[in-house]
Amino acid sequence: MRISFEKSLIVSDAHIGIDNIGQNRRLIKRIIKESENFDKVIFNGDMLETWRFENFEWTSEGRTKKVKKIFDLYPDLYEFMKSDKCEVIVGNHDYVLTEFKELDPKKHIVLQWGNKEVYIEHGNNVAKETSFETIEGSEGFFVIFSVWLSSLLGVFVDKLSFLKKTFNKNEKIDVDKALNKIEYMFNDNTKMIDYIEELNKRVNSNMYIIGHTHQRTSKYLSDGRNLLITGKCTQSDFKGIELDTMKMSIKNFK
Ligand SMILES: [Mn+2]
Repeated sequence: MRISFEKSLIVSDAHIGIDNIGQNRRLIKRIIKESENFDKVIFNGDMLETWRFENFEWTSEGRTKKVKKIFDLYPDLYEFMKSDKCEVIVGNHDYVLTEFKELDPKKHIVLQWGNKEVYIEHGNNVAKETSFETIEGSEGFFVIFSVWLSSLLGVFVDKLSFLKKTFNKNEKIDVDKALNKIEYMFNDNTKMIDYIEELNKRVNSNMYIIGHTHQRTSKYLSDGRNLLITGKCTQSDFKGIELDTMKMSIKNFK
């Protein structure tokens, strides 16, 4: 899906579940308050945690029940996610949100940012064990296949509209210098970078914004395009990525 707006905040991997309720409520309040300064807030996957509590439920009913529990605990989060202010991209820990049609959940977004394109997805398809196909199981094969097919068609439609507009896809995006100085703290993002290199061949956007690894970093792909991994939107050190008109920076909310 292609969307266009001026100023957005991208957050991922908060893993809001039924534990740490007080902390979660504070984080949700912060996000909602901060959203007043943005056109859009993009939840880039795993903002909800549906795996960590109770027994893992493979049935659609069981997983849906878990999300309903979370929304019962944080009704303001549900209202926010339902609003036009929020774009919801699913991750592996909140994939079941695809069943909550009122939230208009997506597997990826192509964001038109000035004269450039930014491709945003959670990034869990990097590994087989966390890919959407595995989460769905074999029963969901045809669903996944048709989603895959429609996303291919979506990319095709995007390409057509690309021809009408005059994007310069080889133009680099200026990122805040601070983003390039971020060091890896734990294991590296090598696998993710390989995955995005492959994605870049198909998608051909100016920039990729990915979550999932919980490690914030900024990289150039082999053809010089930007890859930004948003890191974890934690409780005590809440960070998101701010996309302002032609400027990108990390937003640190204290
Ligand atoms: Mn994830």
